[in-house]
Amino acid sequence: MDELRLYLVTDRTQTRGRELVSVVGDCLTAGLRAVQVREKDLGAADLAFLCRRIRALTLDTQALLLVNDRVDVALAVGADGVQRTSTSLDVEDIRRVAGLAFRIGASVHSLPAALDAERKGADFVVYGPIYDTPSKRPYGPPMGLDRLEKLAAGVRLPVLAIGGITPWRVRDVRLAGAWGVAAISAILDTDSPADATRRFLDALAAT
Ligand code: TZP
Repeated sequence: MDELRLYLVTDRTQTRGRELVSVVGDCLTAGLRAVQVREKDLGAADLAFLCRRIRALTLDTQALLLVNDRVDVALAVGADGVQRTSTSLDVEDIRRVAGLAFRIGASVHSLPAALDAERKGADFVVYGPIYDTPSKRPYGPPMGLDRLEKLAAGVRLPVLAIGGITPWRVRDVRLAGAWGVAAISAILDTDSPADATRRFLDALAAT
């Protein structure tokens, strides 16, 4: 489970024009051990093609690969798990089709949703956005550290904080009870995604 302390979430539109697979490869070489492919606009075949390319890299580096929402694609490409959204198959159904060893992360926006995921057998929850982040502005204000603290205190599952997380914010979210962190732009949309990965890992190691 420790692999998931730093969870890179992909968005191939945020790589500053660099090819996503090679950027993910750089991050894995820098020590990243868990990546979620979240390319929501891709159809199943294109998503599976992309996931297979990333899968080869995660196998080389013994990192985890999870696929956003698509249990079918995750199983087809031999991924380690799926990141469940509010419209995905229910956690119990995912477990039914994918088995006990399959990792199920649940993206949640409230304590009741986190408790529901816990009761149904999810392995961890991703909670956010904690901080302001452009892609989530249409959905309202960020959750903030206080709500993170309440949620983390209310569940037994590991909580990964997402949304505006940077290496410099790792300490604060960890103090608020986050077990780990997930990030898109603070890794992908930087001069050096590998350096950003190392900064995150150093910040996590320091807390
Ligand atoms: N879920 C909550 S916030 C978010 C997702 C997918 C976006 C995170 O992006 P960033 O760039 O790390 O703020």
